[in-house]
Amino acid sequence: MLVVLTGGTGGAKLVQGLSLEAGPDDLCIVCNTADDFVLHGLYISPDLDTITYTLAGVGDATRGWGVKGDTFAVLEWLGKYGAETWFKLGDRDLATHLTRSRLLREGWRLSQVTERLCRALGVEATLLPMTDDRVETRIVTSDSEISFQEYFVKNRWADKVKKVYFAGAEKSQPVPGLLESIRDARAVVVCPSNPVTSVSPILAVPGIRAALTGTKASVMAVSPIIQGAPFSGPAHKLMAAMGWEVSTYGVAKAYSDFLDVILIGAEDRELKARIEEIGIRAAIAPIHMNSLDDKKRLARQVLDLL
Ligand code: FO1
Repeated sequence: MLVVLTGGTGGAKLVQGLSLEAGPDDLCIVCNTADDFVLHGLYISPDLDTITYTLAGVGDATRGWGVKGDTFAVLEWLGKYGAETWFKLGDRDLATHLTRSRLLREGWRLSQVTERLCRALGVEATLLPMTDDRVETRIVTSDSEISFQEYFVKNRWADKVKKVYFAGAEKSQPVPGLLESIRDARAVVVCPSNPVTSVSPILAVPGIRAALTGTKASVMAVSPIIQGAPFSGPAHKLMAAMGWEVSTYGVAKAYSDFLDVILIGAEDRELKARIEEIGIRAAIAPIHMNSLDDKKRLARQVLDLL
């Protein structure tokens, strides 16, 4: 199987392309859950939902999250009651959070809930949360400590970040079958997701990084950075806060203990030699994904290289 490590929006584009080009049966998607949080008493898993909705063909591709054509009547009424409305939960999306929260309360594991939601929406690929345990990305700023969604959505990544850490990661365990999937994979693809807040939490779950280093399968990443800037989101700010070089080289370096190949944009061709000096092959390709054709073309390129 092709094992794919991903976060939400950026990764979902490549996941969609890979599902169309490789077929959903061949895909095992390992998804970040450290952006998860509780709001209005509901357990929300934004990255799992983005991947599920995308593969089910019901995702809002323009926003990159939520359900296409969703309405926000419940949110409007929550506002009347003085509840927080900065996180835009749509009416249909809320049905997902209500169902997930109920099943978790009934004792289901997150991986079991995910399988049930995927099946209900007709998703054929295997989607695994990185862990069934609670791991939470915490953003330390100069004067406070906040959750990822407060940093990303509420404060629109304006805070000066001093440190990022993944609370609970050291005590977490990968979901059943995840390490075996990496061990037996025909190839592993790290999506162009935020390397600090989408991929690093997955790597922080004990055993996953070692499985990537140990697998015989070829491990490839698609760079989320081009000419020192991310395609979207605050990866540049967070990489700088981690002391990483904000470039495709910085991404390759962060993954250098397990990465065999990185796909980089032609605009970054002058970094190829530096990347190859640390033992990673750099292949040049158009890595923008602005249309469905782009997603399929990039997926085809990844599959051909693997
Ligand atoms: N991202 C936003 O920028 N603003 C929102 O209001 C927002 C709501 C939202 C609701 C459900 C969901 O599954 C995702 C949502 N996202 C929103 C996206 C999400 O929080 C981030 O893109 C990911 O956590 C980063 O990977």
